[in-house]
Formats: sequence, C-alpha cells, structure tokens
Amino acid sequence: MSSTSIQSVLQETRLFPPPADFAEGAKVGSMAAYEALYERAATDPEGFWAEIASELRWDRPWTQVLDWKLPDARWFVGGQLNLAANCVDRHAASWRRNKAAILFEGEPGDTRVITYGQLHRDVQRAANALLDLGVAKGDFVAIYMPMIPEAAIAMLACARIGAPHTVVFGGFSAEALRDRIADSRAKVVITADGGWRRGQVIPLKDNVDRAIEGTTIERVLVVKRCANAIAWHGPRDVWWHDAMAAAAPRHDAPPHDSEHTLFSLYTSGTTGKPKGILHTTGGYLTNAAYTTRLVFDLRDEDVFWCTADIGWVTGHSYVVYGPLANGATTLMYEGAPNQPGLDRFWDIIERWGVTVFYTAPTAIRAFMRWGDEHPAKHDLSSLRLLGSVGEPINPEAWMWYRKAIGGDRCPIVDTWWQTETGAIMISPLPGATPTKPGSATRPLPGIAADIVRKDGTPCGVNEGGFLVVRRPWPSMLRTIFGDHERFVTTYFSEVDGCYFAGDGARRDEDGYFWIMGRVDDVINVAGHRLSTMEVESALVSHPKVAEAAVVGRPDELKGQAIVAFVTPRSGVVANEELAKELREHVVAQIGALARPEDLRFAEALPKTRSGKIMRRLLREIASGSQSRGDTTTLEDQGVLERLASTFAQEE
Ligand code: 7RM
Repeated sequence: MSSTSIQSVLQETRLFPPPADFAEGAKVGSMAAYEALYERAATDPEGFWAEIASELRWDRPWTQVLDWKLPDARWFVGGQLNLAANCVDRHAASWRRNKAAILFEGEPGDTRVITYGQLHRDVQRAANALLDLGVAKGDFVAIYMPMIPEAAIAMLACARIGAPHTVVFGGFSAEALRDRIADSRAKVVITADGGWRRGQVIPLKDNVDRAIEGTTIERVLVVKRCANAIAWHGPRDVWWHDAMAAAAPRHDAPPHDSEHTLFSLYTSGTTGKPKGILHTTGGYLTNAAYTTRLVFDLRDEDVFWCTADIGWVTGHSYVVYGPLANGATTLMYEGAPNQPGLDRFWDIIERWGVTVFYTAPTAIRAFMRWGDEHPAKHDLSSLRLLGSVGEPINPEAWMWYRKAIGGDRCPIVDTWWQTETGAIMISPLPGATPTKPGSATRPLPGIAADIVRKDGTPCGVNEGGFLVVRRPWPSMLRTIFGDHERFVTTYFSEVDGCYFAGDGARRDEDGYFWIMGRVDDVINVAGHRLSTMEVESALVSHPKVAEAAVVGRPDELKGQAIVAFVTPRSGVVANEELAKELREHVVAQIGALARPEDLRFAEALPKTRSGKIMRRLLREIASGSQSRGDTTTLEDQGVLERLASTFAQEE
C-alpha cells in the first residue's frame, strides 16, 4: 500500500466517549468490560460462541460446536433449529404476542403495524402457500420485491420450510435478475406488481416476465402493491392474496440442520459474474442476533430502523433476521428519502419514534448537502443511537451526522462487515467504546480480525495492509454457490490460513481499525458494491464496443463514481449519442446503480507488455491526478498521453 493513501486517511483523532447514562444500562458498559469479553472469546472461542448460540431455541442440541478444516467451517454440528420459529413463533408465544414486529410505511404514506401474533399467522400461511406451489425443502426461491412486509414474510416462510432464498434487489434489471435465477436454479419467484419509488411504479412483475423465459422458474407469486396493469400468465402466475387465502392457517415449524442452507445472496467480486454467497441457518442466525443485540445495545422498547433494502445483506441481517430474532420492533420504509420532500426520513423518525437509526455514508452525505433545515424541522429526540455501514465514512459526514441528526447526544457505531461475513465484525460498542470519526474502532468479541502484510505477518502501527480474519466465526460464508474452488481462491489463498476480506486497513496507536477501501477491482458506488469487470462485461456485450475498461473515481457524494473508457469497433462513430446508448445498455444489463457517470472514448486502452489493461493508470486519469506513477511497463506511452489529454480537455 502506498504511503500517500495512508496519509490521506490519517484523520483527526478526536475521541468521543460514550455518554455516561448510556454506558450505565449498556450490555457492555466500559472498555475494560469489552477487553475482558474479547479476551474471553479469544481464549475459548468455542465456549464463547456456544454460549451465544444457546440464546436461540434449538430443537436438537449440537454435538460439536465447530468443525474446522480450513477453509471449511461447520458450526453447531448436529444441532437442529427453525429460524422462523426463532424469529416469530417463540415471541408470538410470549408476552410479545401483541408487540409490534414490523412497522411499515409505504412511499405514498400508507402504514401498517404487524404484531408478532399477526406475523406468526402470516408466516404460517405463506409457508403453506409455498408448499402448495410445489416448493420443497432445498428448492431455491427467488425474491424480487419492494420493501413491503410481504418481503420479510416471504423470507421467513422460505426459511421456515427450508427453501433457501435468493433476494434480488428491486433496482436490478430483468437481465441481472435472469442471471441470478439461472445461477441459483430457483423454482419459484416471489414478486409484486410494482413498488413505489419517487412517485413512480417500479415494474417488478414486467421485469420478472422478461427475466424468467427459458429458466427453471415454474411459478410466479405476485403481491398486489400498486394495482398497476400487468400481463398475466395463468396458471404460472398466482396472486399472493389468493394463495394465502387458500393456504391452511397452521404450519408447525420443522427442525432444520444448523448447516442447512438459509440463503444465497449475489454480490460482486473481481470477475464479471456476481457470486452467490451462501449462508447456513444456525451460524448465521447466531451472529445476526448477537450483533444486533450488542452493537445496537438493543432494548425491548426500541424502534429499530435500518434503511437498507432487503436486496442487500444489511437488509437481511438488520431489517429482518437480527431484530426479529431478538423480538424487537423493526421499521420498513418502501421508498426514496426525498419523496415527497427532503425531510421524509426525519418525518418518519419523528412520527414513529425511531430510537436506533442505521444508514449508509452516501445517504448521510446527501442529507448533509440537502441542508440542516430538513432535520431541524423535526423532533428527533427519540433517537438514542446512530449507525453507519457500507463504505468508509469521512470525518466530515460523521461529525454532521452526530450533530444534525444525533443532537450531539447519540453515539455513532461505524460498522464494518460484508455480505460474506453475514454480520457486523468491527464496530464500537455504544456504551463502551470511545469513538473517532472515520474509524470502525475494534473487532467484536469473537472476531479475530487482523491487518497483515502480503506474507501474513502482522502490520505495525499505522502500516497499511490487508484486512483478514484469523479464525472462523459462525456467520462466515460457507461457499460460493456452485463454485467452491472460487470460494477457496478468493477468500483463503491470498493470506495463508486466514479469511481475506479484500479490504485494505491500518490500525492506529490505540488499536483502532481504519478501513481504507478495497484492494481489488470491487468498487463501492453509493454504498452499492460493483465490480469493474461486471460493468466492462456489460459494455463489451454491446455490438459497437470493441473493448472497455472501467474504474472508480473518488466522488464526494457517492464515495466512488464509475468512469468507463470505451474503444468502439472500427467504423463506429464515437459521439455523445453513442455514449448515451452505451450508458443505457449498462442500465439494461445490470441496473441504474451501474450507469457510468463518465463515458470516454479512446482509440486504444493503455496496456502492459503482457496485455493487461493498466487500471491504476486509468484510475489516476479518471480522478485527474497529476502523478502518473511508474509507467515503465506501459506498452504504448503515446496511448496514455492521448488518453490523458482527451480527458483533461473534456473535463
Ligand atoms: C455490509 C456491506 C462490503 C464492503 C467491504 C468494504 C465496504 C462496508 C464499511 C465498509 C468502511 C465500513 N456489505 N464497507 N462497511 N468500508 N467502513 N463501516 O456493505 O458486501 O455490500 O460490501 O463494503 O469495502 O468490503 S457488502
């Protein structure tokens, strides 16, 4: 890692101690308590995790806590449980029966409150409805839905019958949905006629119709949400409300093996093809429940609002499974933060009395730009804790978040984790950890995170290196669906004996972790994870494109913005019209989140003598940096110069 990139993240190191009254009632109330817990977990990891797992309801106890044959780990071996019973039934059978499980607000302003008792009824019927459609244990079910309660009910119903789900973000295109369905070989897709976003209907069912031709999908279950006109293909298509009405009301939750597949979730890696990250039941739920309880210091009276879409892992773990496993109240909001006004989120916090708010830095930076007057219009005094996730948070945004939203009272937990880790790994504990703006602080008890050099030796203080985890944790991904070899090479071949996260990081003199961003070709655009190769594949699939290279450029709002360099086929006229056509082609292939911000034509791309595109150089050009670094391996210096000057002119 270059020293300049380390310098750029050496930030102000002001300490914000936890508020005294917060520390008092907290589960971990001091740094000494944190250190002791961390130490305990490090000395006896299996004993530690067994104790945490035993807070769940198991139908059959495990015979072995951990079976670890690097890189393969199996947790709570021989144990059986039902995830839905843990998230729903056990609360419905307790004093929480009439407690709100889900608070829902649609973008148009419609609201619903679903109690644990009601959720129990809905999930049982939905489980029976899926069984009636021919879904059997082990069959994959695709979920392509708006942020409505039925999405959570669908996930829970799948988990209940042991049918692994693959949730596909509603912002992905029909093409992207088709790839994910093809890879997972899903039998049924659950969707909605549409979802509301910025006052418009997202045509989810239309996309499904286009995506599933020639795939393994046999049935399409459709929730009526927007009542927009949709094409209907009976008997393949079935209305959710009809299936629910026809289904039997009772379903006894069957026990599933701890290592039974719970879900796969596609995420971008370094290649053009997204990978299905596979999680299993017992370990995943153990960590989702543990981290929600600990990091958010969860209390029964909380109104917990994680703004992530269920199409991302954050939505899985902190909208649905983590909060519900703890019997908490989770809030789901369907739409955009600026609909109808720029204060929609603050209005929601005030009206529902949200106590814990968890969102992404890209959103925080947008709020900051929109101005203080929007949060200032609302009473945000119900908030007691703020969270951040998805990308590094710049100290300026952190400070704004603390002041304008948290009223200088609420601790901020900057949580580092990944689709692969299933749950939060590095984060402050709000009642214990003094925070520093921009640092995710320390690993959670049970998480053996470290920063190492290429040869695996630990880095020194403030020395940038690779972020690794030395021991397995229960919610570690088990494999990449259908490609175990890729799992081994991606995560366990870079650094001997360790899980390699793909992020660079440094640790300061207090042992605090500072995440420096990806060291691979994964980019983070507005908190959305994308691979440069994925966007390149989309571009070269266009008949007018000969070659394409995509890089990330630092962006004040989005963290990174996509810059594409395209060499058109000979005879093709490169003009603004073509640029527009190619941008829209990427949107059709992947989704609006992948639309290149800048698309530049180049007669050739800079390459090394071995023919590799010099991305580092392109990154520097894209960000307008002066230093060209070491270009001795560059095949054609002239190409670079022409490229750089074209870019400078058009900027
Ligand atoms: C939860 C999620 C994972 C990547 C990860 C990092 C980046 C996430 C933080 C962060 C700095 C954070 N899953 N990342 N959280 N970087 N500070 N608090 O985002 O699979 O979609 O992305 O996101 O690069 O590797 S993800």
